[in-house]
Amino acid sequence: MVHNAHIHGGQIVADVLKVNKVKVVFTLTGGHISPILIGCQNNDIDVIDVRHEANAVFAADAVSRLSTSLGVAIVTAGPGVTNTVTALKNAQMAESPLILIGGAPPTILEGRGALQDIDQINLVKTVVKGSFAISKVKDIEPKLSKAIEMALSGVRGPVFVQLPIDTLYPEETVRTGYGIKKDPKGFMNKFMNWYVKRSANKVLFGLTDNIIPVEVKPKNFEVNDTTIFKALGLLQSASKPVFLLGSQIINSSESLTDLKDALESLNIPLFLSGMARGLLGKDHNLQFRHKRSYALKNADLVILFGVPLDFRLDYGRHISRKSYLISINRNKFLLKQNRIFRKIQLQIHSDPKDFLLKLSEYKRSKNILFPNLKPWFDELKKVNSERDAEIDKLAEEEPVENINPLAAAKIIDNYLTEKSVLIGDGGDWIATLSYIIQPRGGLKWLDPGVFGTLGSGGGFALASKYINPDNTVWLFYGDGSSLYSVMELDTMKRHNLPIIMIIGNDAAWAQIAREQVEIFANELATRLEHTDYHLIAEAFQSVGIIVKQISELDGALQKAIEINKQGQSVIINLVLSKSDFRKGSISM
Ligand SMILES: Cc1ncc(C[n+]2csc(CCOP(=O)(O)OP(=O)(O)O)c2C)c(N)n1
Repeated sequence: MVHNAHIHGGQIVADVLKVNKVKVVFTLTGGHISPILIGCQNNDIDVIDVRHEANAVFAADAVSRLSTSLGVAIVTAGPGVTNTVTALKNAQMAESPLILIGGAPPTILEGRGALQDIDQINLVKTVVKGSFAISKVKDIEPKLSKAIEMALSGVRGPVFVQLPIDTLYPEETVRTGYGIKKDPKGFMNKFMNWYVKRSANKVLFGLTDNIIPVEVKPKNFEVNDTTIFKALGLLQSASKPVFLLGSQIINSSESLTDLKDALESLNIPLFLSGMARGLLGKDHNLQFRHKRSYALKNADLVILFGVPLDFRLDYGRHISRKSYLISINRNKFLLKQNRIFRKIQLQIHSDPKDFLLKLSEYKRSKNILFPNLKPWFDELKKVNSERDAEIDKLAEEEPVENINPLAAAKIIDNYLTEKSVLIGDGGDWIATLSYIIQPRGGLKWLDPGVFGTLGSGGGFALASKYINPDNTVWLFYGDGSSLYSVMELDTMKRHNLPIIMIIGNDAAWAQIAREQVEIFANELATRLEHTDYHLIAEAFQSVGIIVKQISELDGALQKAIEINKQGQSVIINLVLSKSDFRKGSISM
């Protein structure tokens, strides 16, 4: 329940979060922030305490991506905040909304040598959408509400809110902490006491007010009818149209069915990327998984729904100059980026999901017909099947030692269901997997996104299991990546969030080694060992399994699923051979 008679600023923070339907916060504690955590507990908001601040932010990011709730992370002042920087940047690049609350030293001591006092606002400036420095209790409610509105509106992203310790603790504690005396002696002492008391009064003013926070309504985009009709007109005359759908298309789990219906009624060949992966389930006839560049080179109309012209599309150069290009994006900057490489004929600054839904609604209501696209579908199917056959052949190759990653991926895919949430955190092995395993539904696939951050897996997995307790969460790690966050096994254990982890153990930072060795004939800093990663599980009363031969994999997966159902996390240490499958796929 929301408390109106606040006993401390931490409770006001928790009340604002509660009114905005926040169900969980992720934290690594510190004296600066305790009152907020206590307030959350008072309000029945779950508090999940993790083992590294970055993971608190990765988890908050994943909550926002996977549910209709806003992700929130709460960390202590100084090193607590600095530890979040990479995860904040990752969320900013992925346009994932979240609130990071950071503690700070008392307002009166700012810049005077207090513990953990650094310029946090300037530090995070370039990695967040916005930041708010609160210095008075009475500003907590309006500024935190503004921060939430900012995170969720327009191009969404992380917002930082700084709350000094004296805005959060009960009045008595703050006054004692300020060293306010009842009866000071002497002129200087009296003057100091007056100054300190005045400062405390300023900070605490409003604490006893009856503050009733209200839920924030984010500002959303309008969809302009003229652009819808223009797109429909172009689709009416296109014989080789193709849709690319990216993460911006998925704003909430509520619209997944509507999105699927809309795509089916439009009936255009499409490719899914980022968070949009899995939207249509396994083997849908509209979706093509391979040879996207072929489709983009041969299409006459390309529509990008929330997909930027970045390195993944070779900055636009993957798209034939002869085709007409439409891009719908929430981000104005991304609509203009790289026009030197590829002009976008129709730039639509709007929400791609709303645009898509309206496109199909108008097509239906106005009885608009598109040309017969069967020849184009057949052409794409043919190149797609050719690639599938190539992959099948490579999967059958016997490696000199250990396990062929393609063969392993094919077996793993057999165990996935509509209740499997898949998380990728690694290089080569993860990219190989993503060619083969298929998420069985929308919001069932999570990777860091365009920032390509190793280490997001542990936090993502915690949030995924929290959001989907009856789903099986599979965390696929590279061996290099795994040690960034595998210690979150401890949080998984304490908070009953059991995960299946599969570590692709190729004894290398293989994605880097592949190019480096070819270019410089030197393995420097890219070699690891076939470490016994599965033994880590034992330290956390979890289960570790080593798989050295492909024939052992089915048994290991069955065992892992069974153990996981009973509430334990499992690490499968999958010993892989080197593979040339992704040769030549360096990203510049
Ligand atoms: C935080 C971070 N550090 C370094 C990199 C550079 N990097 C990209 S892929 C990769 C190799 C990943 O190795 P591993 O997790 O073992 O997966 P593998 O490529 O061996 O399958 C590295 C080091 C990165 N993307 N992010």
